[in-house]
Amino acid sequence: MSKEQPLAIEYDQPLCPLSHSELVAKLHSALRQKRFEHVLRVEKTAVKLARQYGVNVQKASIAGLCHDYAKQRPDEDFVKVIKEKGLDPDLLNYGNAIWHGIVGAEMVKDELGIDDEDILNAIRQHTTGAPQMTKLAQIVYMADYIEPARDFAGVDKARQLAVTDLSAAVAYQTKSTLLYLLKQGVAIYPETLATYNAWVPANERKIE
Ligand code: DGI
Ligand code: FE
Ligand code: FE
Repeated sequence: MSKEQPLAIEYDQPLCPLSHSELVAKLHSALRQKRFEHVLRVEKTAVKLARQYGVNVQKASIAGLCHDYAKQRPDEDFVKVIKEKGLDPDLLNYGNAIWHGIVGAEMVKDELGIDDEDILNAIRQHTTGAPQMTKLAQIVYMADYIEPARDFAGVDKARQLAVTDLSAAVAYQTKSTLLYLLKQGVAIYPETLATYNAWVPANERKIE
């Protein structure tokens, strides 16, 4: 029994071949309980932001639910898709953290039958961001970062920015994440740097 209750929403647009409850059931079987509850919270947060910013609520719901669909797949599944679909071979130098969005979107398309490119791009971009992001992609990127169970220094600032200035919120997350990754000493995926250069204004690049 999940302590996080799914949102009540009806899909009446040609975006997803499944009903909302059927899609939730797919996520439930693809993910362990904690991760499943995270995607339910990301969906709710994304839907709220979509209502505020006049973005298609059904797309926000589907992208929120599916953003981490592939998070718990074995590495071999991703490697197979990268090779079969001829995705950028540089992806092979990274791991699940980068693959589950960019490559995971292909699994969402092929396994769940979701082929709306706005939704797929929001899933592709949810970890690294991208220089050009639609409002939907910005919302999913933020919702993943600020969902109610997130608890880290700066999350309240990110929550506040998300409801007052969406692009400032994207910039805030992008800068904070890059700093965190540098401190962790991990490889920075080129798209993460491209997002930083595109979204973080020159006068906000100094590290205090
Ligand atoms: O899947 P979630 O945990 O909900 O969140 P996420 O998809 O935003 O992030 C997954 C992980 O990816 C997180 O630990 C940070 C990491 N990450 C983000 N950008 C980069 C990265 N890891 C590497 N190595 N390089 C990046 O550029
Ligand atoms: Fe993720
Ligand atoms: Fe997530």
